[in-house]
Amino acid sequence: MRGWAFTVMALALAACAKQEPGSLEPVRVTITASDEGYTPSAIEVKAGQPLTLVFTRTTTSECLEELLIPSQKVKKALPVNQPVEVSFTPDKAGVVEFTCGMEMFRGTIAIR
Ligand SMILES: [Cu+2]
Repeated sequence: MRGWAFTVMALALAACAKQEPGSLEPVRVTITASDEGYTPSAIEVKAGQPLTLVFTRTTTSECLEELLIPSQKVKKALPVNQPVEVSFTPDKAGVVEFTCGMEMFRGTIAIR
């Protein structure tokens, strides 16, 4: 019974998100790409929430010179100390990964 109620609630929420795509506040997240990797490396947003990621590479290490977000078909160069913006609106729950060009460093965007 309990599980059923949760399912109904989840469906209701999903329906809401679909009906009002413009109702969620855009979110902007600043991410630093350093020798330690991405900071923060775990981000959480809601489906339908317009997202802008601002990446700044603060290391001259070539490892992080390229940014990949495969599921969004994003492939960008990150010049040292120059903020690079990537915007998209995740449309469904799940996890979007971003990595360096060699896939050594990675971060995740959890979409609820
Ligand atoms: Cu790398």
